[in-house]
Amino acid sequence: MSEQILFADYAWLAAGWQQAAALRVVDGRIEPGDAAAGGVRVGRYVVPGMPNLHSHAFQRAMAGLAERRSLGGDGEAAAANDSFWTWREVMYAFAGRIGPDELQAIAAQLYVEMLKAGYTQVCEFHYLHHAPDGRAYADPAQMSLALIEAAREAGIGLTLLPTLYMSGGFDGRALTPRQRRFGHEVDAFLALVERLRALESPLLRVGLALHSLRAVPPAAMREVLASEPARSGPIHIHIAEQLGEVQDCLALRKARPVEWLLDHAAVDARWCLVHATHLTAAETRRLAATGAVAGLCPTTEANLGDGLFPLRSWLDAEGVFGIGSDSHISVSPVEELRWLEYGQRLVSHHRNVAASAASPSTGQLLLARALAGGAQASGIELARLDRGRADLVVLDDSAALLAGRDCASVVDSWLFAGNCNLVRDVMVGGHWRVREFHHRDEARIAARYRTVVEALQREA
Ligand code: NGQ
Ligand code: ZN
Repeated sequence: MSEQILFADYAWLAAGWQQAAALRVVDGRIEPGDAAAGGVRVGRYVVPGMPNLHSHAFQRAMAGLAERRSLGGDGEAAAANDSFWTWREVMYAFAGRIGPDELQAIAAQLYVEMLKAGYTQVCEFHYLHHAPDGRAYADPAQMSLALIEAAREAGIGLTLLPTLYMSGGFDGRALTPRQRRFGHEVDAFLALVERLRALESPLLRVGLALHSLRAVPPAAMREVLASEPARSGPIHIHIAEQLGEVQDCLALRKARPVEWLLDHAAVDARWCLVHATHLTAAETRRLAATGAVAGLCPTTEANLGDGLFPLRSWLDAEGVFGIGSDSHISVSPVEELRWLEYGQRLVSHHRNVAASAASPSTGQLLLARALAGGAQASGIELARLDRGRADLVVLDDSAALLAGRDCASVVDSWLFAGNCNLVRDVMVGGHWRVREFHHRDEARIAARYRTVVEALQREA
């Protein structure tokens, strides 16, 4: 048994800041400690590690490569040529060059960056299963194993979500050549999920995902949801991200995506609906009542021109949400939460939109909700400093930004004004992964990443 007692001047517990808190870490888990028993002071402000509920790790290596207009011309008409769907073509061309070694190198670098930003668990929505020509690798789990290995190298917690991808649209059309490596028949997919489940550990949870209603025909969805592996663990799906997919769904299934899903699946608190951007008022209320998590990825949603999630109505309906960095155009919980609020301010012409009378600090409300929703979507007991896995973040109390701040204003200052990273130390499952802003293996992992990405760019 390993045991440590940690002290913080202020620790973020479920009910808010607790002064002079002792935290007992036993075998990777955390519980309240006895302040009289002695121990190590870790810092002034300690908060739980943030779960990142949506990631496609390979996309980190193309961040910034799709910010050029694909066709010439100026003005609105030319800008309209560039969209989510043209970005997706750039992404597919990139995905086609990634094998298991590349995936591991990219994911390990990304996961180190996540840890340094304060994320301690990542939900990997993984659909890059097979070789570029669509054939299964000798071991069909090879790409999944590359992600598991990357998470182990970095020391981040992983919720692996092997993802079912079968068709290229709502009409059930076949996969295009570039999509073939994503594809599975239901039986092979379920065998993959079961194989990976056997590897579960305190740092690895295995759920499953349906890529989208576009990519999974109704009969296959029913079969997967009725299967043994779907009886436990998180279930994630991309839903209603783009207006185009809402229109296609309405045309072919006579219902909007969220509406259709709620009519055809027993959505509950194990589900995470990623993006859920385009919701009617009725869908908002119905979905919130299921207890499912809305998986919000504000920087990616802004980058891809998706639209704006109705956050205020969602909170009014007591909806649960968490944050993800998805395409990794940004890797920072600060930026996700800041833009979640700023998007609302820009369209509503108000301030402090997410806050409420009971919880007047916008930053604290966003942080508390994203921690709880992220843990729920991860399927791991996380995001608390009084029980669950011992994941914690120590803020840099020597930062000039925090001068004159007290515990009531430190989170607001961190989230809205923290441009220099304030995450100083990070613990995952009882082990320090980041100390004084550095990860033990960051130089080796970055050097390998550089070699891999430079080679990928030479091939482009
Ligand atoms: C993905 N990403 O699977 O990587 C998707 C794009 C799609 C986002 N939706 C592909 N942000 O949805 O078809
Ligand atoms: Zn996604």
